[in-house]
Amino acid sequence: MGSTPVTTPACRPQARWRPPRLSPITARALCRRIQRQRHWQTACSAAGAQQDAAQGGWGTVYRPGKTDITDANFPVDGEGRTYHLGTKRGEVANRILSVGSEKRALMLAEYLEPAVPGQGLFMLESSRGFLTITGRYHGTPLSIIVTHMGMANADFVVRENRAVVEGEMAIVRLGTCGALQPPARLGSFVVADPGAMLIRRNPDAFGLEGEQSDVPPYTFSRPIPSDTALSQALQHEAALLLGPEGVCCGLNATADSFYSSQGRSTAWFDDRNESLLADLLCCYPEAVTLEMETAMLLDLARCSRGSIRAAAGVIALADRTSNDFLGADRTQQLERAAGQACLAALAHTQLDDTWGPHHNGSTPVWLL
Ligand code: R1P
Repeated sequence: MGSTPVTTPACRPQARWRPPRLSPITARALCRRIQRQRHWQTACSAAGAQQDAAQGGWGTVYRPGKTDITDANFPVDGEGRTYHLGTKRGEVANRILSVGSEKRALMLAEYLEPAVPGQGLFMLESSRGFLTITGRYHGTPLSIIVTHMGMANADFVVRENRAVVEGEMAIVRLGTCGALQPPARLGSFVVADPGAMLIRRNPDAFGLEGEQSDVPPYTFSRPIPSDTALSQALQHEAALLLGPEGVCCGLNATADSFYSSQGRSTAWFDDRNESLLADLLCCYPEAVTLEMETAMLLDLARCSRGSIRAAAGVIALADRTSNDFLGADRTQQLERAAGQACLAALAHTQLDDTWGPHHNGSTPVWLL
């Protein structure tokens, strides 16, 4: 399903300008930077997008201009743009694919169609580097959002998108992870079903008082459930594209750091994590993956008063037992296939997104 990339002008800026002496990657990065600078002070607007399309442009990465912020409790600017992601009502779809890197997002954006034929995909990068790409997947409005890394960023993405989208939402994370044990193996796509738990480093353990009172350096939360139907849809779609042997499920462990809270050792720091992975598997024998965002996404969905359904699937890049790491080409192949599975699962998910979508004076980018 969806195996043919829909190439849109917005996704191949290098086709327009190729400096001869630069590698394709550098050229693409430079080209994007120039494009951004051109729009540095340009407030994002539908009119701007239409104008670009009319001028035959390949799409624009908008950067909202600097404006004053109001509301210290939930900061937004005068246009209603959120403080960190920079989007406003009408620019984000009810179905969101959250990915960790811009490269992954741009690769998967090749499978989106523009919201309106003849226009580029809607693309907005905030001053904090969050990139939002909105288009359609097989006709269904869908946004791909670069979440970057860690729980704080996952928190920004979930909360600030919730603030600008009307109706029920579905959010799927496509990430990478370390594999702890079978059935997760190097190259597996592992869905966090039944959910994820959280590993937190406890700074109190590292002070003098902590040492004297034997405070544990790491704590484990209870498991947080994922949305069952969405998780199963993700496994189903992934099995179609990767084969059933390439897909499995299990409990995810989300850590609050890449190094110490995932049991990695370094001589430079006193992390007291030598037994962390063994302790984790003793406490949660069903844990199969280790990464940095899923538990936050699932926790916020659980607390969203029924308004967000969430699931996550991660590609096992690192084998934490053998110490092997997946090759770059294979990783990219898996990102493409698993990414399409995530897009399909989102597009097939029924949502109650009809309660007044974007009727408060702003038109969704997919209706322009
Ligand atoms: C660490 O290298 C990053 O990779 C994993 C971790 O969760 C962390 O964000 O996921 P992503 O590939 O989605 O970023």
